[in-house]
Amino acid sequence: MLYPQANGCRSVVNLSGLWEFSLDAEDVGGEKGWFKGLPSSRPMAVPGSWNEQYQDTMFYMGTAWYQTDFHVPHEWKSRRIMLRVGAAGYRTDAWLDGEPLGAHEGSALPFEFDVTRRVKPGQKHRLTLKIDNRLGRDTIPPGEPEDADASAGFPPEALENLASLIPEIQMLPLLLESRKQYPSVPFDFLPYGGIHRPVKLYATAKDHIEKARVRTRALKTRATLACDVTARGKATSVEATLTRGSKEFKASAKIVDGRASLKIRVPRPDLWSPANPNLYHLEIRLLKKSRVVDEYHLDTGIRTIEVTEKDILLNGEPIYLNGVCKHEDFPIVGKGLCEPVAVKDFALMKWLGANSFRTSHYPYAEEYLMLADRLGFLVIDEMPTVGLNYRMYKDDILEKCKGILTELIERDANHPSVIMWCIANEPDGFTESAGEFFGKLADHSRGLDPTRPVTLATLHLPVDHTFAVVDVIAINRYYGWYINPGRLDIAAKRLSDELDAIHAEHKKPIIVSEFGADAMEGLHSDPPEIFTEEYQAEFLKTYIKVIRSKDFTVGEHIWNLADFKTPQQYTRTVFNRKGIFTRDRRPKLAAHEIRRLWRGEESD
Ligand code: BDP
Repeated sequence: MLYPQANGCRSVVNLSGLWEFSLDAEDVGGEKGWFKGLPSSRPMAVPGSWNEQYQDTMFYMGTAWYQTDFHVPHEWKSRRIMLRVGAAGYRTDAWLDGEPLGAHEGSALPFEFDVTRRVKPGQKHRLTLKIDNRLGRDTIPPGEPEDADASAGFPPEALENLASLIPEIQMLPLLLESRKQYPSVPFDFLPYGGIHRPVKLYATAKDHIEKARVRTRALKTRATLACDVTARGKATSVEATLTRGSKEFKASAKIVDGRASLKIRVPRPDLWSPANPNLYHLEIRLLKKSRVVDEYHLDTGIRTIEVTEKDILLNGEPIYLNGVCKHEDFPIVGKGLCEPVAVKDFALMKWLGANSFRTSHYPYAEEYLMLADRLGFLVIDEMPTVGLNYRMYKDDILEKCKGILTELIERDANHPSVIMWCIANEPDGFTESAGEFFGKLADHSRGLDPTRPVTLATLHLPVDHTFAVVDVIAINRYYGWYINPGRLDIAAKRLSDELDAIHAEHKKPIIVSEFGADAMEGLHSDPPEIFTEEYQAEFLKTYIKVIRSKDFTVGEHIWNLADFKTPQQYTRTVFNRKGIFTRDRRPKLAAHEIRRLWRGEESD
């Protein structure tokens, strides 16, 4: 789905601002016709999570209603008019002027409705969105019903029988119950609710460009940029101009069955890389006879990615990813898109000397990828498949996941910064069905985008059936924190042995995709003890030393750039404190030490 843009042929009206808002804890708004008008309401900012805008919405899980009135510009007569929600969720039901418009499931990808026949240019309309942020057994990501059976589904007789063999098993229900959090989800970031990215109304011609997909191939001396365009309507041909500085290249193609393929040869290309994030400007024009009816502009880059047994090659050269994992999370705005925060995070990553990040644990707003393209960051683009358990490895969930991956690839494939698709974070990997499930998902990715490798961030496990199905192995590790707390000596040895064993068996490059320790800002100790700034800094340096001692490791991603909000659970202070910056982006000791290391100012 193309990002809405205003240009010579297209216009955009951003509906962000203050909307009317009502909680609906009893879920009665539908019956009572709230889609026509809310009986009572208070202001709520869009985009933004509802959680921290009021006290009573902080941990709210349920339905809530958003409403706004808007005008369609007069000059949009005879235009095709679309309404696009950047992201909202988890489930959205939409009404326009009191009549149903459609629904969408999932909180991290855009969706849109064609409202051409539903709106009148020059007139006022009312948009209502009902949002439900509850997660369940079959949602992506899943939730955990609060009343879920604490015996983990074991029939009581089975537990009794087992208890006669293994007495400790009687502790299991209590242990499982004590690990539950509120809100109840199998991950530790807050399941925010609300409209998280801008809602935009945009207009194009009826004959328009629906999709544009760029693929590049490059050698040092020449490259080709191919662009597959899908068009709707009666346009007859497509032409494109690719420019960079004073260099200009052109191509054109006829439309056959709604499709056209453009091919542009670029001699002596300026390749894209973190050191030189060279972008080319691609202007695509849709023609009906010789009249331009639509146009779309893209800033894209030319580069290649390949994977060998030990390396990731960018433009034919091994590349090492030093960087961070993040969350879309900031005080008050929650996971709502806030461009100043995005700009700040990139500035902090540059300050650290990072060259990459992972969009843990869901696709981020498109603005993050635009910044990454421009500023030269390598991105591991992750699906919202976090916390999947072995009971979910069935056909209907696989189909749902394939649909999400298709939407993700369609949205992000034109970004040179995106170098890998990450198809899940820490799913249960101990059953053979995990290998089958994620093998099929990985193949789906390769079918849609053969130009990018597939990875999956795995959990601590002696056996993980997903290692076999990915191109680059990614491991999340917390020795010295959850396992062997306070023992960095043991942590270093376990990490080192494990890396060697995984590589010896699978012969694939490995990235340590998460490692980190909580640190309360201002807490210090000597010797370093857990939760202090010193321990966090030592922990990270210990890991980095081990990771860099192997010739098959391709990267280190620190968990996390910044502290973030969590559900309530006794192992968290309602924040995960593994950030090397605080939630409001003040550096902890580790940030300074990592900066020295990544910028080459320290030898060890
Ligand atoms: C990892 C998860 C991440 C958590 C982190 C932690 O992938 O989402 O926040 O652990 O516990 O297992 O800090």
